[in-house]
Amino acid sequence: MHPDDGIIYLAEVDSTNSYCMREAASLASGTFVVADSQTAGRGRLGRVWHSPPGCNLYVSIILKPPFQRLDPAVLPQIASLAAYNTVRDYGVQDVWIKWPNDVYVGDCKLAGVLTESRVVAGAVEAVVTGIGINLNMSPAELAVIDKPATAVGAQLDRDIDRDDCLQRLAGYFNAACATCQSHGFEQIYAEWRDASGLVGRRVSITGTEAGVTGTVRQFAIDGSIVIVDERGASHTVRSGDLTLTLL
Ligand code: BT5
Repeated sequence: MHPDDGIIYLAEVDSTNSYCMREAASLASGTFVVADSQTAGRGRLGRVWHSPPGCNLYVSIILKPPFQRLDPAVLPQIASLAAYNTVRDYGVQDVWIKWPNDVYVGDCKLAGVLTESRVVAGAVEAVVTGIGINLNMSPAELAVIDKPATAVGAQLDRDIDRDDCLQRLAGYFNAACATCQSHGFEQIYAEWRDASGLVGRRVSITGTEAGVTGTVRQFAIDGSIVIVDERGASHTVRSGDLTLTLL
């Protein structure tokens, strides 16, 4: 895709993800939908994505079958890696991907990813990948969020151009999708695993029935995390409504 093609700009929308899900039938695969503000920005599992007007990037990308060798299940990793690479390009330090798909600077969340599938008559019609990156939120706006949060501009002490950020993000996202379509996920997976910086770290994961505490041994290719507890037992945890804490 040429970087200027296939982008729909909206002044205000409830949620760019909701827009793509509603309009899936008429949107071409590969279209990026960007909004200046969202009145009902969504996180995972009904959580709210704080989306004040005119200061951040809110974008959703719609992809439709055939996906070739791109497994839609890895789109959260592709999207979080694209956001990670984009903010690193600006010079933000201490960036890491918090499994499964949040981008953090230290203890503060900088970007989030929400992937949803539209299924019609038992078949996937479209997969929508939403990415929110905080760019120029003020300290007062960041303080409204119920967990520690930051923005690229706050990290660098300068304003970031939303459309420049979009072009960079689209470049990384499209390149990773093309790599997966022709070669599968292995190469992107290795980049994503390194960006997480979690292998060898002690973590606790809550949200599974019993919870797991131990050392991250590896990530499986399907995005599961493998943790070894102090008894040496290995636990494989799939992503879901889980909270990972660094110990
Ligand atoms: C996410 O959910 O992190 C997914 C966020 C996806 C947002 C994009 S914006 C474009 C597209 N359209 C949408 O409607 N959504 C997508 P989750 O892992 O559930 O995290 C949600 C939690 O992050 C909230 O409960 C807050 O604690 C925190 N949070 C909310 N808004 C935030 C923000 N702007 N910056 C940092 N943290 C935030």
